[in-house]
Amino acid sequence: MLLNLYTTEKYALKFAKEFVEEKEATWVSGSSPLPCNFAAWDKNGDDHVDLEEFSSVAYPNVKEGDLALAFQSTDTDENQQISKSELHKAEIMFGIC
Ligand SMILES: [Ca+2]
Ligand SMILES: [Ca+2]
Repeated sequence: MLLNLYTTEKYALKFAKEFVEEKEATWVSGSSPLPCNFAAWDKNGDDHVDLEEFSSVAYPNVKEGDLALAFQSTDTDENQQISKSELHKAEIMFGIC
């Protein structure tokens, strides 16, 4: 699954903003909400959430095909890791935190 996510990364970077606008309403689904607590996302406690950690928590609320896009749009400084402040400003967390 991760290999597949990385191959879509270039596409995701180029089109993330358009996808955010088009797919915002459909990204998050499911009955159990995503956790607001950053520690729930940062499994290894290094103060950043990588794509693997992000995917393990966001899925299946975020559909598998949308995980890379959701990650890229949340990683606003594009360093491939999501900080606490980036997570709390994320589209997918809207209305949760
Ligand atoms: Ca981590
Ligand atoms: Ca970042």
